[in-house]
Amino acid sequence: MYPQCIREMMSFRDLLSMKLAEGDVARVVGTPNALSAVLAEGAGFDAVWASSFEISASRSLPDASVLTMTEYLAAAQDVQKAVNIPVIADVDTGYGGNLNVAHMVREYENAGITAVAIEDKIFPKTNSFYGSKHSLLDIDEFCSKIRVAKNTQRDETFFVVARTEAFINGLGLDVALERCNAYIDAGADAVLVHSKQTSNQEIIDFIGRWEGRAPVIIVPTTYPDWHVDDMAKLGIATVIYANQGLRATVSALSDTYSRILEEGKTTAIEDKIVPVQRIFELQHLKEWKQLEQT
Ligand code: SPV
Ligand code: MG
Repeated sequence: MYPQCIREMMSFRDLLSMKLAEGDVARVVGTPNALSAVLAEGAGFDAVWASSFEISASRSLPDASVLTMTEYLAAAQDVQKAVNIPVIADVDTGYGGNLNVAHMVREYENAGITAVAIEDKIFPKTNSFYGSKHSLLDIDEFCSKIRVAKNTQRDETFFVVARTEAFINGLGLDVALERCNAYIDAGADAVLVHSKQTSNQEIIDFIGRWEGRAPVIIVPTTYPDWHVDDMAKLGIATVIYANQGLRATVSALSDTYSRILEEGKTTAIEDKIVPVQRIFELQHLKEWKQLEQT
């Protein structure tokens, strides 16, 4: 049997239902590739986020709608093939208009991805933390994208997250609530409420008036000092640690590369880097070699 065969994989919808029933938060981490996803699964994360920021950064390109849907899909699919936890694919604006959204849903669903998150920025978009101007799509036009996504999906478990960038754009609580309510009315399965404040106040205010209409997903990049148990108490459904893995990779690689050149040998870093054996494990080499004996 193919060594990394996908065993019975839970959809993101089923995972979320299970977590909600337990009063727990689904913990999700950003992964740009299969190796990171395997490490995330091994660490115990419930799902992985195929982050547009991480996937584009891994190619040293900006998170600014530069890569195509096909390229993001290939990256998300690589991730999903390697793990048995669900992927939430960050599909930016849906890569264009309603037709692009329909095509995106068909392609992601065919690739075995069970959840996508579409954001209400205008295509082409730029990463939420760059600059201050992130014009939003007209609310009715975005609702139309959500309806198209939901009408296109074939499997009832497919999960469409509607992400609002209202707070990112400085539009405040009333606009965030108006948009999220409209997105749920249009058929979205959950809302992702993004904030770039250095405190969790915008999110707390949002939850206070949301009254549990649908699951809320958050991305606490700029407000890291919020324990997951406290998120659970507030009723947050899912937390996405979107880019910490990529940032850790950059720190580790920069340090390793400069030390090799500085020291002219690798002795000092050997106890800081995993043995080659560990890489064999992550490649499932033993299981692959068993195929030769079959
Ligand atoms: C991503 O990880 O690509 C996201 C989250 O969309 S953020 O970078 O915060 O916009
Ligand atoms: Mg993104």
